[in-house]
Amino acid sequence: MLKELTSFKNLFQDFWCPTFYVEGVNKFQKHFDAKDNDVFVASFPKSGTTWLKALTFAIANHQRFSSVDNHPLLSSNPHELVPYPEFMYSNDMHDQILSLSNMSEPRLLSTHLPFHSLPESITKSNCKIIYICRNPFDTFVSAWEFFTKIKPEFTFEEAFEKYCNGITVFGPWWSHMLGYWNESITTPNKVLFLKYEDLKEDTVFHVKRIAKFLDSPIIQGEESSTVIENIIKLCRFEKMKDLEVNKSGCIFDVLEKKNFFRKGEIGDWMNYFSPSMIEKLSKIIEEKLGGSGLSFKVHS
Ligand code: PPS
Repeated sequence: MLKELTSFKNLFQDFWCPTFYVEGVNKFQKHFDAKDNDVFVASFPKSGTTWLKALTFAIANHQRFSSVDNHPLLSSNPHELVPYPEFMYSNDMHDQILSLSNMSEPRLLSTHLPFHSLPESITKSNCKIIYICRNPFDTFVSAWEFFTKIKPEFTFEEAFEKYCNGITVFGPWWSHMLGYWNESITTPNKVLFLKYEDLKEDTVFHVKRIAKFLDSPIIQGEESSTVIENIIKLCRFEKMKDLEVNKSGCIFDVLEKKNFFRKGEIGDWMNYFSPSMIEKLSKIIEEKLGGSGLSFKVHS
């Protein structure tokens, strides 16, 4: 079924929702009961979700799992530790849906839905959302590489045309980003907005931001720097990619875990884009995001 991730019929609630997901999104919106202390990792796909899930899990569970030697992140993939309820509803995974109410609190959950399509119980409750996005050039390359491995469907050029028109899983990417961006400005206690590039460039600073946002005690006390350093080391790209648990096996039966860890770099897009593609996407970024205050450093 996940092979159908890139199959859409129409825009659904103003976004390109995979057809097999539509019913599940409706059920998620209708039945999901958010708790005030829930934490959602929200993202546009291929923006650093896996990394942010790992960091958020390690920060929020620091008191339960203070030793990095037998940490759950060493034996489980971040997507298993921070699940997507919308996916459970889309696949009628009744047992998993029921088990959501018994998860240890604060519950860490995730979503790829745009802000305007989140269940009201999430937007109206006090639960918190940490959102990550990434420069549209690298996001596109990462997505193309990932989806081509699942189902070789479009050439790079064909997929690029669609991307420029916003036609991509959970797209348009600009409205996805802007929905959370605007919300992070109006309700900064509810939505923390992160960019992959910033997280890479100053991980300590942004991990502290996440911890502060979650009211985590790890930013206080003498041990604080060591705790933060250890969390960052545990979640580093090279470390996670090299773990046995992330090298083999699948998530949701068809998504190979190893494909969630490709290069983990900023700027790989330069190896893919022609000058005319650079010009076209740069113009779209300016047209769609210009004036919003949201921008990306993309040219080195
Ligand atoms: S998904 O499918 O939406 O969950 O994918 P997502 O995790 O958002 O994005 C995958 C890209 O993130 C890179 N990655 C990481 N970067 C830094 N640190 C860590 N720990 C990490 N884990 C995954 C991954 O390699 C993908 O980027 P690309 O550019 O394809 O390498």
